[in-house]
Amino acid sequence: MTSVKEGDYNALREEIKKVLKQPGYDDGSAGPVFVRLAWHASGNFSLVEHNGGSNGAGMRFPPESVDPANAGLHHAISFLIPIQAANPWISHADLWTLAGTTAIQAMGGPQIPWEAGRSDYDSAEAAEEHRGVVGDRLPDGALGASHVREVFTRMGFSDREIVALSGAHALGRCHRDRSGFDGPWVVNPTRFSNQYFKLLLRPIWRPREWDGPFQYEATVAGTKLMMLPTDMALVEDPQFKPWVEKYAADQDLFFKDFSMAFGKLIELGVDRDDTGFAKLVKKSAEEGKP
Ligand code: DDH
Repeated sequence: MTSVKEGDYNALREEIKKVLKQPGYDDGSAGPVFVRLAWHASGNFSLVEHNGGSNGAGMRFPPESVDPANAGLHHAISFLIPIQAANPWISHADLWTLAGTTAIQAMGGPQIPWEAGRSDYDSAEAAEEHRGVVGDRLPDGALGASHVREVFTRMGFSDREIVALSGAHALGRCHRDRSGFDGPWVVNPTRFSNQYFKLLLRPIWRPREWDGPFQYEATVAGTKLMMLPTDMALVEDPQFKPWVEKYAADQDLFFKDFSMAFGKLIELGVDRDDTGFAKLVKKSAEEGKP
């Protein structure tokens, strides 16, 4: 792995791109699991209690490292270790979020606002942050719309942002040995697109008959696809559904909204100053690009 000049994040993005290709792992790409790492690193934020979030990279230590919700994310962390070792100036917390955003763009998705400035906790700080408060905050795929809304409202997201973020399920797959669920959501799970929304609206989904947890299945172009109960909740809920329809019809709108919402997600819990995310949103709005 190459060492790049301290602070040269564009050069670091190139290093991340080099490890995206992982023959023999899943669909040949580390991209989806990088995106999930960035999301789970950030998604335990609470707006009210103001703890959790992407700062700290607490997933390197218990309790986050052994949280069943994070099963399998050690693959993503391991793929990034050589980059971190060659470039010890970047925090794990910055690297994980940068890997997620770099992967999305490399897989054909939008550019995501990203800024450096996260620091890493040591194991004691990680344990302290978790004293019973930030555990159990990630969504449970077996549940319904009210659970999804509750989890994301806690982070400060609107219905529109919740649906946009859910479009990340165009990437990757469920693994029996990680979540218990099984299969990809779309036919090409290493290509970022609005396919997830298009598929959600098709009347093809049937409960899968198997010995695993309840999930939906359909066969499209010869490939067995899946939806979680929380995915189907987006078309069952009258406030979520119009956004599914909009994003299915307009990929540009989806990319724009996803970019802002994911940018906000990875800012959660980062107290670099009071205007961190506001500044980002303003900048991208002024530049007129996602
Ligand atoms: Fe997800 N997700 N996710 N997800 N997610 C899984 C995989 C991936 C839920 C459950 C699961 C988001 C929201 C939700 C990605 C990104 C995002 C798996 C399978 C489950 C289960 C894990 C495994 O077995 O390996 C639920 C529930 C929700 C919800 O909103 C209610 C969001 C918001 C994102 C995001 O990135 C913004 C990605 C990518 C994957 C594929 C990972 C992989 O290894 O492949």
